[in-house]
Amino acid sequence: MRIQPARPHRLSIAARRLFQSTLVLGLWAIAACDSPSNVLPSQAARLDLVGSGVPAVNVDPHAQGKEIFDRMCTACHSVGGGPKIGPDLKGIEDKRSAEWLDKWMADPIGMGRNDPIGKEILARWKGVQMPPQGLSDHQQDLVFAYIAAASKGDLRVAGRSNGSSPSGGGFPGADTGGSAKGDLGPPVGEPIIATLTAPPLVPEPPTHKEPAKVIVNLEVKELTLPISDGVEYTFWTFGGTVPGSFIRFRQGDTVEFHLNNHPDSKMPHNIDLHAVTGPGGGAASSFTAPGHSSQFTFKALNHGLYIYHCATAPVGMHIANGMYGLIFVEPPEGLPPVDREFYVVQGDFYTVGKYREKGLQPFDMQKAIEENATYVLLNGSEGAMLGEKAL
Ligand code: HEC
Ligand SMILES: [Cu+2]
Repeated sequence: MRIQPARPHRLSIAARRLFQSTLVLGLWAIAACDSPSNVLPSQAARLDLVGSGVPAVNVDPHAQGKEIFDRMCTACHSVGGGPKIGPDLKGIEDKRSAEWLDKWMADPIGMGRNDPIGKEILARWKGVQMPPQGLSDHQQDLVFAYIAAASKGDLRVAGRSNGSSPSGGGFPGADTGGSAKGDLGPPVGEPIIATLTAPPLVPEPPTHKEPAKVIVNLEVKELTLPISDGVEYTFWTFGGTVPGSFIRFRQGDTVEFHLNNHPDSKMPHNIDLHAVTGPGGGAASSFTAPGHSSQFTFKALNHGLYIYHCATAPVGMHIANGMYGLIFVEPPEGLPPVDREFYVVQGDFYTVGKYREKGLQPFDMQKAIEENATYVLLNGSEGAMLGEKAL
């Protein structure tokens, strides 16, 4: 930082790394430049949670569970869409014990022969049998966590770090911690269109004091931009920049989220907001083809600074191409005053050509899998924060 401010600056930093196709959030923090006491106690607690929750956020349990469900179960089952070849699985975790479901998944045919409930189901389905699926324990946990989440159907804001171990069974994030306290009532007044900013800028703090309806319009654009001097890269972006547009609103707000995918895009995309629980943190509701848009709504129950990213397969590729950013749910009492706030995110990039090899450089999947980054950059290009652009 060049200038010595009278009051500290607030810097939002996120560092991320790829681990195969999995997102690992190495670190994110709101850091005040000079005094740690500038971090609110509630934030300190939140940072703690995130610190201990790093393993829990390195996979997206809902997106993975959905992927397994779509691939292996959807031909015969729905969640809430009525029976198909097999029964509707909505609310199945309330109807059957975890132990019974384990036995069923291990051997549906044997259960149809020997287990009283199994016999009853088989009779109800007139002898049509479910073939054994051969899922690992972990895959099974993921798919049932997804079914449980999809059964509840609602998307709610909460840190994913509380109890969201993907192998822990149950519904990740069901314990939303402060959620009951976090609901500050229904939205009041006219809807507010959120102002989004490009890095390194952060939107002004929200001025409304009552819970509001906030509309977020975010557009995905695939853009070829300089990554280094004489080197170009086709970035996939949220809002035209890497990191993506900064989103800010207040705890208690009801957010109507619109994801638009520009007609020139070549790929479908979605958005997974780590501020949101429910299927894929919104990813399940926001899969959007080029030229289309999608919409979902959630209520912000827990304040905090969260990462968001695209969760379209292969996830690692979408993230490595620049599809991540920060969403800030401001606490109701606001943050302590500072002179300036900045938005800085570190990202790693993998190009076929070697470091600073000129021309348009394609993405290199193998280097990404090996985490052999060609560039590790702040704010998406070499020198993004140097010279004239220094903070
Ligand atoms: C080829 C069709 C088919 C596929 C694929 C399939 N199932 Fe089934 N499933 C059935 C049928 C038919 C039944 C009920 C009849 C029976 O097998 O006794 C059933 C029953 C069940 C039940 C018991 C429902 C109850 O009321 O207790 C569960 C749980 C279940 N399936 C989960 C799954 C999951 C999870 C997957 C994917 C990993 C899956 N099934 C894949 C056909 C299928
Ligand atoms: Cu994407």
